[in-house]
Amino acid sequence: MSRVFLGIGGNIGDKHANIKETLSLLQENPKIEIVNTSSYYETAPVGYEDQDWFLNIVVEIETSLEPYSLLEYCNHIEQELKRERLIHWGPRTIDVDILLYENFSSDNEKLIVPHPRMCERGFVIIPLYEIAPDLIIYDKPIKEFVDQLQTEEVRKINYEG
Ligand code: X6L
Ligand code: MG
Ligand code: MG
Repeated sequence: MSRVFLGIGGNIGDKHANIKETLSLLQENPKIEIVNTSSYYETAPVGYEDQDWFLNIVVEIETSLEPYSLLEYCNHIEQELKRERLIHWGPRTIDVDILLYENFSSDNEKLIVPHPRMCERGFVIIPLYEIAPDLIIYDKPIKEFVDQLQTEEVRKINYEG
């Protein structure tokens, strides 16, 4: 079994419902177990600013899926939620990214792990730090990345359940 962190976010439609649906699609795969879920965060869009705010979370899973099989399953979830790719870095119903996969690293056109620029993104690092404060990334404690974040807007929200 491998310990993996996924970044999940979207900004089209019912953002909370789309994340919930993603969690149930992950959970219904017998080769995936969700072991930890961060709080939900409203986050200002990064990369392409002329779009709605995102709702983002990070989840920790245990999986027997190999990295490329897990990637296929993440893409399957995006298709189930009718993700369309119209604008680069633009609005989407859901985005499911493999942030970290054990100590595996990959850098090719299909899959880049650790996820590109994840350490500079508040919408990734803040929820990741919430559920894995002892993580080491690129030989550095995650706290160092938290402390170096630019003032990107990331607001933790409180949902009932
Ligand atoms: C330098 C240059 C530093 C580019 C960072 C970072 C660009 C992230 C694009 C970057 C750079 C991205 C989400 C989002 C996107 C999301 C929020 C992207 C592009 N996904 N903004 N933007 N949440 N808040 O899930 O991630 S797509
Ligand atoms: Mg993605
Ligand atoms: Mg992404």
